[in-house]
Amino acid sequence: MITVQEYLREHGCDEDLGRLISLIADQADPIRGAFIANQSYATTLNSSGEVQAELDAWADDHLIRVMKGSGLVSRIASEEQDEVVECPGSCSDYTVVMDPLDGSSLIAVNLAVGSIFGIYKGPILQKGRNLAAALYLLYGPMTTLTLSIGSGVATFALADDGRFLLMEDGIRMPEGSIYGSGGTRPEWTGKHTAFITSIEDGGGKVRYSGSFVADFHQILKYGGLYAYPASRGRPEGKLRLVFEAQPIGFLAMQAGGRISDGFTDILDILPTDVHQKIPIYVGSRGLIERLESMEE
Ligand code: AHM
Ligand code: MG
Repeated sequence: MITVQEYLREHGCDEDLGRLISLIADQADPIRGAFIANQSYATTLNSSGEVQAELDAWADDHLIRVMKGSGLVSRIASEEQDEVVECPGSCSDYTVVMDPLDGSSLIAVNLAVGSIFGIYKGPILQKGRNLAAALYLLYGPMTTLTLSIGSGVATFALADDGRFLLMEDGIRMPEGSIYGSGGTRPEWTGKHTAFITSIEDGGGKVRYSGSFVADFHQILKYGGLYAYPASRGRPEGKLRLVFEAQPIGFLAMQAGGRISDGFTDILDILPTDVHQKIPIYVGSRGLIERLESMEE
């Protein structure tokens, strides 16, 4: 059985980066353990004006405290924080971007949710293609860690003894026909409606839970499409470029898939604001290329 630490060493991961990934992996257990005690909604709004679940705030506080104290991170940008958190005295120049608890509207109904992380060397506002590592924790029937340090994608499962053990390495995203789209059909744009209809006409099977991490994970394994599109009332979509699209897109790309805003590869977009939103299409390469070639 290969642990995540052994995997990182075998793949020649930079030592500080490996320690940081290991530190993040170690937080799966405390976060999972906090679910029962943090079931309600907080009275606070996050930077996007969304009501925070108690667990959103708990996971955010916890992760920031642990990372700040580690000396391994120079700055942290979180979906739950208005401002970038500076970490003086760090021994490295790593930036962590994170969505501490993604899919939090599903906590109360006990569906799978996750935590998303991207790690950059240097400043925050970089193209997703520059990520040194991207990873997510998925709290489902198993707790899993899906990781890329730029040499493919691997998934690990959390064992009873607290170690993450390798389940699958070299994951390749197949072409597939599972699909899920956020938003509502009356609000979708013409191009999005036509694209989804073409998938349905081709025998596509809808599977959408409302948790980006969980919905993406099945696309990673089975192929297909996850979309949170622009809508008539919300041209920028719902999900965030830096915290959600870049790390998940990096993992998709590393598995042979693609991420797009409908026109261009999201990994080539330089963010101008930490909290900016973007329409997201992520999934099998063939499907995303078909979308990009469609007329408006
Ligand atoms: P969150 O980060 O505040 O939890 O919001 C992101 C979530 C994604 O996990 C999910 O894909 C999407 O919002 C679901 O939105 P909707 O309920 O509109 O379908
Ligand atoms: Mg999120």
